[in-house]
Amino acid sequence: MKPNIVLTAAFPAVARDLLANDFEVVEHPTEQSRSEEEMITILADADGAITLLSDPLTRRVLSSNPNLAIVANFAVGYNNVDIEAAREIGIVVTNTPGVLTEATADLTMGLMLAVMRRIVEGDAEVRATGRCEWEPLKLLGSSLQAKRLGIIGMGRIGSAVAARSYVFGMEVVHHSRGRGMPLEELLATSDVVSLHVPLTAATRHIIDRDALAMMKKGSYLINTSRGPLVDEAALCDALEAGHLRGAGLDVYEDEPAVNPRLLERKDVVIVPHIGSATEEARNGMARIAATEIVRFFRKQPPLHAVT
Ligand code: 8YV
Repeated sequence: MKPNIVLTAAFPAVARDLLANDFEVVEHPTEQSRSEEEMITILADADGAITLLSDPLTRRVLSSNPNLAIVANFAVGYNNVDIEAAREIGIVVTNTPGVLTEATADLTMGLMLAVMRRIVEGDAEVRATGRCEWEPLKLLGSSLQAKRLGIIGMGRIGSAVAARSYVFGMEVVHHSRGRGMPLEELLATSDVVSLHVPLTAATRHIIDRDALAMMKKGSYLINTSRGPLVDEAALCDALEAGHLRGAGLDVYEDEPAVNPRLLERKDVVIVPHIGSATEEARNGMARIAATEIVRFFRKQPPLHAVT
């Protein structure tokens, strides 16, 4: 009998292609707000699964089906998985690092440019008026050249952002796992702060009200990592007070909901968690996730285990 593999979303076709011969594959429609109950239901007959970052893989869900042996999370992050529980139960959990590094770094630069050069505001104006009216003092933004970029989390993605930023003439400082510049100094001296740490209990609200107050007046915040790294209400207050000059956001504290106060702000560029949304990156992620499933059932060790 072929093992049952559940796909909790419509992933790139390469995932199904790689699994087609050796497995019974059940694909569920993409759904970003699944409850634990829904997860338990769709995983009931699974021997393995490819899951979304938004799927809650709690202890209750992981222990609901004794046959579930491997979860290949379609993401580099795995804050949706109770890793401790998976370890105890003996479920292998894998992620998809590497292939989305460049895509996420590109989007980080895109958000930086968009918010600092007011590209979205300009786009909205031309569409609304149907005209290109320019004036010497209109839509003035900030240059990237000679600005200090403070990178929090100098891993794969943080380093790729640094490499790009040098080309724009930025000075790069970083704070990473207690190394580099002390966080307080980075916040107080950076013109742009960009977040590239994973979401853990220690990093939740790393940018809280106090951190925002420490940030340089007129600086920008960019977040392509995880929404809950930032206290969004405090961010809105800092923007409203004019302490921050703008923010570029790909991720939100309560996804899929977005704080309505952010939506009203012209100084915030908002995109829907598209950091890895290139064909190249998403195909790479699907290939890695499906390959982990194939390897597992061939009794080969995982290439990207997080348990
Ligand atoms: C994706 C991500 O948008 O890999 C991650 O951790 O946040 C992004 O690549 C997401 O995982 C798609 O499910």
